[in-house]
Amino acid sequence: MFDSISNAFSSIMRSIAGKSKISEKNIQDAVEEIKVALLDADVNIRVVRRFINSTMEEALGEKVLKAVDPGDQFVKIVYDKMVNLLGDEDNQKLNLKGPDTPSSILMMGLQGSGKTTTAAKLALRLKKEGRRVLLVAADLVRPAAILQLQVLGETVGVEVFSIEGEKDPATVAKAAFAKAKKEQFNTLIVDTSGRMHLDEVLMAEIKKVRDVLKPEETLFVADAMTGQQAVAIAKEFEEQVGISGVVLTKFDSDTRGGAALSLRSVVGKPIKFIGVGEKVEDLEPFYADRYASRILGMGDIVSLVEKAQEVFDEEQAIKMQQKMAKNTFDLQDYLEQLESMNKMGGLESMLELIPGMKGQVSEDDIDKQEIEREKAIIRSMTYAERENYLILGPTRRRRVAKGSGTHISDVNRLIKKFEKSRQMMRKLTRNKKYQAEMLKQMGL
Ligand SMILES: Nc1nc2c(ncn2[C@@H]2O[C@H](COP(=O)(O)OP(=O)(O)OP(=O)(O)O)[C@@H](O)[C@H]2O)c(=O)[nH]1
Ligand SMILES: [Mg+2]
Repeated sequence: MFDSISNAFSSIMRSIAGKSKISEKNIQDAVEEIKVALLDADVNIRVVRRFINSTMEEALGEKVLKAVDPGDQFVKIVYDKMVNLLGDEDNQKLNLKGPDTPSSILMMGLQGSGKTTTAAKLALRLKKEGRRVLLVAADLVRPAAILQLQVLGETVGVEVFSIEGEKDPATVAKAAFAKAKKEQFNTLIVDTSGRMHLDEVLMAEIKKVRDVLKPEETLFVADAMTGQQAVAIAKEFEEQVGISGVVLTKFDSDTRGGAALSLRSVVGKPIKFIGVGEKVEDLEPFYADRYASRILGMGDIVSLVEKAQEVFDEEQAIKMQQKMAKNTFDLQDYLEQLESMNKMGGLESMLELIPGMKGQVSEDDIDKQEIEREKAIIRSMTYAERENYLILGPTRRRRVAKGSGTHISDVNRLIKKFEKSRQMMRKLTRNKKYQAEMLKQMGL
């Protein structure tokens, strides 16, 4: 995937990376080549123009030309623009309600784009996350559609709801929702019919289903191979029905990248998932940074520049480790850790610093909202409490919850979690192998 654009970008980036002196002309040439590469990849022309203009503007600024490593700085700028173009981290996750009320996910898109397959893939994914999923067969146009969903439902072990002989998808949706409420399903994934082209009947049908369900997520499923055409159709669906996110399927085929690179800019909606194969497991969250590095082929340089820009203080990390070892790590330390995380590029890299944690935590496990909540909670505590959480009785916990705009259960959860991680740290620090590794890391 992204092979040709990646080849083009890698060669442009290689020609400029590492250069200790670059001229305006070098930058202009590189930007011109970037433009050609993007247009070749079938990226929307307006998106291309915006991309190169802003790259140019930033790259010609003092910061790059006068930097010690202008070539690398330039690569970093292009990378950042690319991440921006591809992603929207804040909206990337599905916005579903809590487990006690049913949420609906409406799948829509043109014929053959992968709606039914993606519905099943998503069902499997959410089921693994512990949700009670009901697949809903609301494609009543194609004769074999219900059967296809039933077969897929069987494969992923998720019940499929259908009504034999029914012609109105909205009726099916309504009945499915009622069943979900009655039988405590908390996630409905609704498969709908596709057409070859956009038509009014299809739109009217989907709007009716939307009005019945008021879905939490309305996912537009597009075949990544269709490039810019997918963008035009997405725009239409957004205007008529409203979409909350995009799933790009068939990413495993060599897509040129046009759809992925244009969609967010033009439609303003994030790509939430990509389909990477025909099997039910072949669905991945879309990570903008990962694809940006893949396109640029410059992962190493980007992380080098990032490291140099980091405000992160290595001494602080060592201090933390010593505290962990001595078991004097308190909530204030934890807060400082959470605060430095943003500067450092995520919890993942922070945890990587702890020996034995490398590769144990993935971005998937990290809940940004939770982190913000935890920070607010600790900030509402007094310093004495941060040093020794044991003095936090029920009344103070309630006050802390109020002060941080959270619930007492959030406060309790944070303390429990902190307690547990301290225990884990203590256990770890008693382990001989760990001790050796930590001393080595501390340079002792
Ligand atoms: N390689 C690959 N094939 C996919 C992917 N997603 C779907 N497909 C294939 O694309 C074809 C169409 O998929 P469907 O899920 O039936 O598409 P649909 O949008 O439901 O089609 P209609 O219901 O006819 O509108 C099937 O052969 C799928 O196996 C993917 O991510 N990668
Ligand atoms: Mg289908």
